[in-house]
Order: sequence, then C-alpha cells, then structure tokens
Amino acid sequence: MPNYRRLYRPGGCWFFTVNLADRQATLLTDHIDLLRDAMRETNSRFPFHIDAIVILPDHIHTIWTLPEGHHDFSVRWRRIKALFSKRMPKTEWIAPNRRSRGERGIWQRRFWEQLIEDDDAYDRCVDYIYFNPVAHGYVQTIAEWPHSSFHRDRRIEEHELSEIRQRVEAMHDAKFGERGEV
Ligand code: NI
Repeated sequence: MPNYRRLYRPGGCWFFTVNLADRQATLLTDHIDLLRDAMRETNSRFPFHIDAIVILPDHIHTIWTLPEGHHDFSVRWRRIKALFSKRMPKTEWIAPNRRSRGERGIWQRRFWEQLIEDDDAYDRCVDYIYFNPVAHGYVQTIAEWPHSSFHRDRRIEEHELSEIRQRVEAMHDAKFGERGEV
C-alpha cells in the first residue's frame, strides 16, 4: 500500500466533489490557470491544505485538510466558485431563479462533501482521485492525465499504480459524489 495515510488527521480531512452545472462543459481544464488562481487567492485568505486533487473538464475531486478549528469549507468553495465565474464570459445558461439573484450558472449549486473518518477511508479517497481520469475514460493510465496532484505525490511508487486500479475497481458501492450516482 502507498503510504498516503501519514497525512491523515482525524477530524480535519474532507473529500469533495464539485461539479459544473453543464456536464458537457470543459471550462475547468480549458481555464485551469484561472481555477488555480481562484484556489490560490481563496487559500491566502481562508487557508486549506490540498492533500490530493484531480481536475476533470467538468468536475473536481479533492481532499483538503482544514486548519484546526476552521472547518468552514463552504465559505472556501463559495469563494473559489465566485472568483472563477467572475472571470468567465457570461455565455452560460442561467436559471431564472439564479438570474434574479444575480448569480451565475457555471457551477452546480451544491457540492458533495464527506468527512474522512479514518486512515482506510483516506487511502480510498486518494486512490479514487488518482484513478478518476481513467475511470471517466479520458486516459488509459493515471500518469497520462496532467491535471492531477498524482504528479507531485512522492507517496506513490511506480509499481503501485496497477494496485490503485485494482483497489478502485473493488469499491463497488462506494459513493464519491459523481453525477448519476444513486
Ligand atoms: Ni469523477
């Protein structure tokens, strides 16, 4: 097993899935620098540590460790979404109820969050994140997807890559906030 878990801090680690409203959209990878800027700017005001992240064209999966006593992840996501949206041209469809409030229609309003309860759950979430571009069919191997913290993760050895696939494929009923999950 890769040694992901030395980063796990009980009560402080969260898994998130954040989707764009339009599942056909590719804004996140098309404008990855703007997304990075939005996260960096948010982080400077409301700190969070990104343990792992993958950016897909229309959604994000990530694990954050939040500072002790500062677990308001909603304020952070709200800010990231707002900063990113502000810099996008207004071409998206906006639902009337959102439009009347001056909101944009780029992101899904809600996001999926899950407190990571133990070391094993932490490992599963990291595996899931790294394997996700393959699971969605964008690439054949984990290393081919550029927008993943996999590339800076020194916890993983080359020979462990096939084990990640096996472990993720064995997570039959696990839910990670993907569209269409029931
Ligand atoms: Ni996904």
